[in-house]
Amino acid sequence: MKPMIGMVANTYLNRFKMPASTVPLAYTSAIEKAGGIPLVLPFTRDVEAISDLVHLCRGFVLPGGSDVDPGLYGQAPSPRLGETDRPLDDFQLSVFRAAMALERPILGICRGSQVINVALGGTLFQDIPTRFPDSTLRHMQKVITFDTDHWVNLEAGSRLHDLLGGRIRVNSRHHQAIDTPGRDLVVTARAPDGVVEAAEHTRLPIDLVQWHPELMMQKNNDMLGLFESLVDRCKP
Ligand SMILES: [Mn+2]
Repeated sequence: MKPMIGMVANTYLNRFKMPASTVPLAYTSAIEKAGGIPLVLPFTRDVEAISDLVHLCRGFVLPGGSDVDPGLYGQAPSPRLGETDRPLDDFQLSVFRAAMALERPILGICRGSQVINVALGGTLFQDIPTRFPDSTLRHMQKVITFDTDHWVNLEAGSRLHDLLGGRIRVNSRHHQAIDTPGRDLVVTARAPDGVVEAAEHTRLPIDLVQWHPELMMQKNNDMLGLFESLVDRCKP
């Protein structure tokens, strides 16, 4: 059987204004294309159920979404903080901790990378324009698209550099970024203005990217290797 990859859901209002556990199809298609079976993990407050769900999956994707509650990294909300959802944060943090305890491969994308950083004791810049006022880069696309926005320089010797090379174009739809990296995380990529764009765990198969590879996959296969490396590491 192909490896089952847990796709950690966000909570959004659907078109009937009902809260729903959702994972955009861009993520599940990317996992299918890379040879895995995506399994959506719905929001729950049941900690035992989270543990059972995590045991079902060989690997995990934490997707993009809203801002992380800054109280989780010891800060008061900045005036430019976006929407937050503490029960959702708690759910996703629990999934991450359970998956990490089993040393399963995990890919954090955008918000997902921020959730992982916070879970490991790191902090975030709550608003990039406030902290990087001189930057001329567009980190926050107005419309969600697969088009690229800025360059990223990757650290030689990192897993990401092995996969993607030294300098790549990425899309960008984030107004937050990693400030202090969490325990055992090293920064593996930065935008030319210094904003952290990727990180990896020094010991465990945990990778963080700030851009949206699943959307870039809708245009070409430049990011397929990133998803394949996750799925390949989940094979028995
Ligand atoms: Mn960016």
